[in-house]
Amino acid sequence: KAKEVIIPIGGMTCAACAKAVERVVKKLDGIENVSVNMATEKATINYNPSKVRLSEIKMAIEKAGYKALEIE
Ligand code: 9UX
Repeated sequence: KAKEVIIPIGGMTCAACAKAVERVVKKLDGIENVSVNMATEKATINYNPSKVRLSEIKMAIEKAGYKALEIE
């Protein structure tokens, strides 16, 4: 069963950054949809928790050079 999470992202300074975050997250197995909103600086991610962990998603974002912040 798919889950939805909204992760605040730090360090995005241009629109291409948002696309870069989408690209790295989409690459992971078990990701159903990713949408990064540049204005709100949040990534809305739909994923299959039996295939990918939230910690892995956050790690991929960090490895790409952005900050995956605390989910409020
Ligand atoms: Mo824009 Mo973001 O030139 O890492 S892609 S700042």
